[in-house]
Amino acid sequence: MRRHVLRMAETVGQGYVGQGLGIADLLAVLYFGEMKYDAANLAWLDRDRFLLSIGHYSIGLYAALAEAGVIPIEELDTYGADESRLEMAGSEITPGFEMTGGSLGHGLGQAVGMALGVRLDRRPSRIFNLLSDGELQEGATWEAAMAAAHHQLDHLFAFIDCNNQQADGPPSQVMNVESVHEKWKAFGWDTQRIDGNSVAAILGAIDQAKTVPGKPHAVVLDTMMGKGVRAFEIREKNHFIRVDADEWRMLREQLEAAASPSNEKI
Ligand SMILES: Cc1ncc(C[n+]2csc(CCOP(=O)(O)OP(=O)(O)O)c2C)c(N)n1
Repeated sequence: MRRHVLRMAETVGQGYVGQGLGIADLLAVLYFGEMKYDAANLAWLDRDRFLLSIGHYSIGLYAALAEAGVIPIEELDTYGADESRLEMAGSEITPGFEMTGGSLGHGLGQAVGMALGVRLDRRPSRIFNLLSDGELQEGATWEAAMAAAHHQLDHLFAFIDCNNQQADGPPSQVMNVESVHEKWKAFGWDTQRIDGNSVAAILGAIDQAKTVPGKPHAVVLDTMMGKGVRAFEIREKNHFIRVDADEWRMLREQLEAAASPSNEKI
């Protein structure tokens, strides 16, 4: 998936590469481990649903959907091009997208609505929502958080990507969002905070969440933007990345070097 992310951005010369690389571990766990999902039958009503609040993270979801077989791998080369179904901020025209999320702060509200909807329909579906730390500055997020706890939506999982960056700098300087996990706890959510780039930690957190009935589940992910590409990992500002044509090869080599077999036990 990280190779897809890098290739998409290289093809167009720019993109939200840091987000795609940073969130690959979560999307791998959800799409290839946890979610009940059939790429050949996207209209299956009992499916689990993944809602990407943060439309600009789409590059990561395109990589997951391509690996899952929803989007043809060749189509990834159209990322961000005119007329493409793979816009820089993904939308309802993209196969496999459950919502249009470019306007931040609306994802959790929609996730709560869907969670109530599948409950009313007596379906077994679970709703997974991905938010960012910058998105916590949107008031509607907290209204939705309050509603989810009130309605005891224990089939709703919110992952909050704390990569400690937003468009204009770190949230601590733009508008502080910490302590993130204390806030979700105070809103009545079952809350954990983990290393969001550890597949083992993500799997463990989901297993742990499933043992807690009656509350929605928040998993706060501390992630590294640009994970897997050293030049991005050490860069101060990764919100939107533009790279000169002759630098991509070096970035690809860094990713391959980081992709050597991990010792992590899963
Ligand atoms: C309602 C709304 N306000 C502002 C924006 C512009 N915007 C796009 S991405 C972004 C930064 C959001 O923070 P975060 O997702 O934490 O940034 P990242 O980690 O991707 O750098 C902003 C302000 C938007 N898309 N929607």
